[in-house]
Amino acid sequence: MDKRRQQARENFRKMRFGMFVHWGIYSLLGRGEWVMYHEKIPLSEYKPLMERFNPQLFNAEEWVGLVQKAGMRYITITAKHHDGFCMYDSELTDYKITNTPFKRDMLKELADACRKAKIALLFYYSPLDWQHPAYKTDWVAYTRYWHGQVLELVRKYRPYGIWLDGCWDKPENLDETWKLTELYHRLRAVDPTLLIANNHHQKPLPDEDIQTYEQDLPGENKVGFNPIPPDDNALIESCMTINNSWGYNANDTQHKAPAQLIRILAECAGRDANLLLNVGPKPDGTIQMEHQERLIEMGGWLRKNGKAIYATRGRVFNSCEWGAATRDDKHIYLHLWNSPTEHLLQLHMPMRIKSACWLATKAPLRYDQVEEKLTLHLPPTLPDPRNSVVALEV
Ligand code: H79
Repeated sequence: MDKRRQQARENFRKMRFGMFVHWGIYSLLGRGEWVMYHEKIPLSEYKPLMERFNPQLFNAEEWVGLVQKAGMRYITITAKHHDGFCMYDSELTDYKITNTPFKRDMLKELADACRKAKIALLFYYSPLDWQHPAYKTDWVAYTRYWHGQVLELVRKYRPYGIWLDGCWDKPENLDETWKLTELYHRLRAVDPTLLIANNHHQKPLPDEDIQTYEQDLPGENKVGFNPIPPDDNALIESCMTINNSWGYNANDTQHKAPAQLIRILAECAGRDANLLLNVGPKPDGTIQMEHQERLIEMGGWLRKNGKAIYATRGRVFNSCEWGAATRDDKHIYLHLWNSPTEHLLQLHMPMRIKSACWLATKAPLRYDQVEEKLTLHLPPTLPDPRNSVVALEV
């Protein structure tokens, strides 16, 4: 593999936490990004939504500021979702953001703000398209269209990576049907460092860097569309929603508690995976307060405990009923939220432990180690009920 691509992969793994953004003209209706499909809205009614798209409060630097406050290191944003509307100034269609009353190229503004703040930017792009006439009638022409758009995105905006979704619409002979390997090679000819994710829920192709899990922890399949176990040659990323919606949904108030979100992040890192946590901005260009508050709380936790997340590796123990575990060269980090019986945590530990302390406060922790059996003496209540991290020096 190209050395520069290898380096981009390692840097991406170290980031561990990113913001997924689902934003499009569907946001105007406030019923999620599948609204056109689920409510069988004809194109003649759906397309005119673009005439109402005018997010006067959109400010790329404010979004990036929130990302930084949340302790996130990258953004993956919808350049085009299944509805086919382009959130950037594509030369291959008129169905795009620069032809709305807003007129501005949102993706360009975000790319500039990210570059300034050293936040990586990836583009979500859906090859599945509910509006392009050729999608149903002329596969050769449609392939030329969508390959052209992804190449255009890479040439024009220089993203860190491309995140494809919707190939599951035609799952047979995936590579041959969508001409994926051919596209990937053309993309890498433009940018050898480009990372590629494809949310097709099949075994990753050799030219794909990131294997995705959707609404599931890495390696789990509770929702039924993540059947493939983690691939040894791929980076792993789970994408999840804060409530139950990707695109803005005004009626979805089932927001996950901050503690649950913090634990999900730790569980992803514990499984050697990144977490891509979603927001669906409102039609005015702002991110709903319930989501901002939760992200800022995660950032507060990360400021004290980030050493146990960023640039760590997972898969330390076979199972952790008490929480999750990560490691770096000199430490094992125990992420605790389920207190063990008698407040004694017993671990099989072949390495000699030199010290044990709470990561957030550096306060020492009582422990004893007899050969390969390590016992930690925990207090009756854990110092941080959301997730208390113990740093073991090895
Ligand atoms: O962008 C977000 C979702 O819109 C997208 N992926 C995330 C990141 C996504 N699209 N579809 N799915 C996730 C799940 C697929 C559900 C389907 Fe179906 C089952 C598609 C076809 C069968 C539900 C039932 C929708 C149509 C029929």
